[in-house]
Amino acid sequence: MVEANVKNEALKQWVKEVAAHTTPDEVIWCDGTQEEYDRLFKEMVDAGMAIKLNEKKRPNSFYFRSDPKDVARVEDRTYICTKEPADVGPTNNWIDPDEMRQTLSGLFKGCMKGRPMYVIPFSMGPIGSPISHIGIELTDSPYVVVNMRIMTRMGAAVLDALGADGEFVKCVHSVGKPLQPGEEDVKWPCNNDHKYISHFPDTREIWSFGSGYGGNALLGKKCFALRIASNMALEEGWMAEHMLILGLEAPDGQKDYVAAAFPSACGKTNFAMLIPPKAFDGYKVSTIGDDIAWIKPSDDGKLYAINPESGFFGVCPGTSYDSNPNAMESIKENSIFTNVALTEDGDVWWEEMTDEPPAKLTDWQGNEWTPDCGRPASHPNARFTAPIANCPVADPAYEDPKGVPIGAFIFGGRRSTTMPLVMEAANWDQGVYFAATMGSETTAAAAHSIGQVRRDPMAMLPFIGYHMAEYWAHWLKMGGKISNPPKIFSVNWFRKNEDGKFIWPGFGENMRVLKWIVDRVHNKTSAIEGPLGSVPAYEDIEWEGLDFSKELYEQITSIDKKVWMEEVLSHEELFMRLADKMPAEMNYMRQLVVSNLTRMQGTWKPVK
Ligand code: SAT
Ligand code: MN
Repeated sequence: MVEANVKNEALKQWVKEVAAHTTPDEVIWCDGTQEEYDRLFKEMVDAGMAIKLNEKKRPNSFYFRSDPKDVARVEDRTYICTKEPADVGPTNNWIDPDEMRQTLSGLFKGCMKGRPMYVIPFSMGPIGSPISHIGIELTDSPYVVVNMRIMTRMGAAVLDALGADGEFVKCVHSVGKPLQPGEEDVKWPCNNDHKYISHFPDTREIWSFGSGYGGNALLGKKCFALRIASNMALEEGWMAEHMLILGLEAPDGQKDYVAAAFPSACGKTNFAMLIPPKAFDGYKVSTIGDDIAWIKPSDDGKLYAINPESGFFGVCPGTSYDSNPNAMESIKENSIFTNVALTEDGDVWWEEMTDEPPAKLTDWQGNEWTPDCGRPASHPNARFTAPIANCPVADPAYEDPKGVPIGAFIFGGRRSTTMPLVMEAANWDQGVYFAATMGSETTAAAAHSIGQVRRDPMAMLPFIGYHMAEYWAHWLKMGGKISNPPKIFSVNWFRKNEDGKFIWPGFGENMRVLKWIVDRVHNKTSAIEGPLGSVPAYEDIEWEGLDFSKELYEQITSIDKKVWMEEVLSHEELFMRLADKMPAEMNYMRQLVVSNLTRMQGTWKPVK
């Protein structure tokens, strides 16, 4: 695409300024076409940065290995730059915007030398939807361009929608590795001395330096769609949430949509693409999104949600035809793989993809690998990038500019004790309380603190772009803005028995809980009011096709007074940290929970 065709003067001016400072060899305006995508891959394959996978096994798909030091989002290098540290609260890293601009100015000066700068126009959400927003990412990474083409609506059509004076979020990204004349490039350029993922909410800008990986570099995702968008949403009265969106169609044609938030390693992608067990013949689950939801109130008193993304950036290890067949089908072709292992016949492999590992692989660092070598073949954060359109259960409404009406919000953490399988909040405010205090036990990945509960309010801890307590106040306020607010549920698939074994038989059975939730939305089933919220009685859940005793059910739904007294004490710890902006309602809700617990004896069970 040529710059002369670009109508937006502010955009052209900004691109000029950034180019003048970062001094790329050329500026390339991306049009988002297949030809452009193919050309970039040809260049990357020729340069040895990408490997084309076996065309028969994995058509039109490519493979990348990153620098071993550039493998994940860097939360400790992620900053929100506002006037006062109190704006961002104790859960975010803060740096004064003037100071950060000075640091960045130094780092970005000449940083694109020897590389092209790509201009990527992208829309988060269907182009032209009243819920969507436009961003422009300037980057010196062709890897970013091809990933953004899958993850967002990208290219010339976005510039048309932007028009002469449309607004856009400014996203600037550099791998931070300028090339001197004649200097040979490395396969994964990045800068391991300086990394900054910085956000300027006041001017709606993102400046990212030094990393080429995932959310550090694909700036539409967590940086824009959550951190900057949460600020826009606060200002404009909507919600930017770390939530999957799924549809559930009943045999009688009744269709419901729910949005659900889970911290990592809680089966979020599995839930988004859930396959109902046999007993639920005629029920269909469809996927609108697996990670992020933008939600706006509508005139009919409901909340409508879109998925701002158009692809999945999913974790590979653990994904298999056993655990998530729909994800496996989604990555059969037209996909990008990063940091997995390579098979001898030019396909990909990762831990748990098959029962038996192949006899020989090349691992994610390019070394020979055999099953007995004692190292994992893929990096634990190895990723696939795949278009939603590939997903066999993609809901066509993911393209609907109106979005889909949300019937229920679901919040889930990983708790081996304490939280029941499912619980319905008595009202919006109580739902916000349980969402705000949700926690997850750390898994092996964070080995230093296995089993500790990390509070992750609304699964937004690393993604909220302002003060967490103000975010809770915003949630409370949103409830008052809509006449027909979704019901709010908490779920926990991870309760363990005394032998440390999971009690709930697995992700596939989550359909039983989902059905109860949706039936509650339509007042089609009952629940028992407990000390915290309402919980289904054993008889309220559909058990056909699963041998799950009433006794086991009571184990995963029981509420223990002593355990919960400790739980609310740790809620208070969280509240104390956020006290400077804490909405009063949250303390009242907590007080109410304490009173209910005080009145109860020993252990409560949902028995009719
Ligand atoms: O790297 S991403 O931010 O895209 C994914 C994640 O870390 O959650
Ligand atoms: Mn996520």
